[in-house]
Amino acid sequence: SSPRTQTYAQRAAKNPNAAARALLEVIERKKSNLCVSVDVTKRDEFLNIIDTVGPYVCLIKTHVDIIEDFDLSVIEYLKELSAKHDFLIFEDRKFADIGNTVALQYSGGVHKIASWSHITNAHPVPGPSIITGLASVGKPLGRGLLLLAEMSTKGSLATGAYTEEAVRMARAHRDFVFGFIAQRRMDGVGATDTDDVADEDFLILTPGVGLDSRGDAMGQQYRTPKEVVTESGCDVIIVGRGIYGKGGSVDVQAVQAQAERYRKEGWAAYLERIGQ
Ligand code: S5P
Repeated sequence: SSPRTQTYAQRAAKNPNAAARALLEVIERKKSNLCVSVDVTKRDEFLNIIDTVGPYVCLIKTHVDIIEDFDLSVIEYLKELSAKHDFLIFEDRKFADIGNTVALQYSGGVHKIASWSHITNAHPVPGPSIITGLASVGKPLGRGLLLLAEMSTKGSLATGAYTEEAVRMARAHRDFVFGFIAQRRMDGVGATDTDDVADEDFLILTPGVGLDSRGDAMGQQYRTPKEVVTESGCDVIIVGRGIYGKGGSVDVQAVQAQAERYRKEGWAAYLERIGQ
């Protein structure tokens, strides 16, 4: 059977990337394919939301560069919450520069992303050197990389031949790249006759997920967990504002209820896909 109809646990057992394996295992353990994207600007609110949604998620996605009162103690708390609630961390950094520059951005600066983020992502636009640059830092630490093969936004340029090239780049670096930010499964995409893609299993993490809205005023487009997971074969749903609204003060019960709602929907969509 293809990965599309296998369980997360079956796929974990075969995955060569440590970060991917850890993610698949936590998904299975918690029966959650929900990643919450915590895009708020104050550290207290950031940590409060994470502590609230923690029990319901496999993964927390961050944009640490939008936190106004950031210092490295935020990361210490984040790591504590990751251990307390059993989730992985994904800094959504969207690297896009030459290898030397991204290696410096990934390892250093104020944020020191590689030291705490299990997963990060990159635009394939510079070509394969962006992967080797990031891998020089991330591979020794057991990290994993996702390429942005598609985007959720209206008018995205990441389509067609660009998407296919992204998959080819990943295929040539399977020791570090374990999947994509994309809107559909990518197994076998862009493969030629000489590529062995029979066992290919790229994880697909998908933003642009919402149950109550089809988009925002700035080009974001939302689909439902069922559209994303059952119909398009994606593996993890990434939900931000659908769970915590506009941000501001955190209504713990409301945020909890939304997180459980998306967790349930995402898991039901997966069970339907694998025929259980
Ligand atoms: O194509 C993309 C890729 C990403 S990583 N579209 C996206 O929306 N994202 C990210 O997912 C985006 O940066 C934001 O952090 C999150 C979506 O947030 P929401 O509030 O619209 O659910």
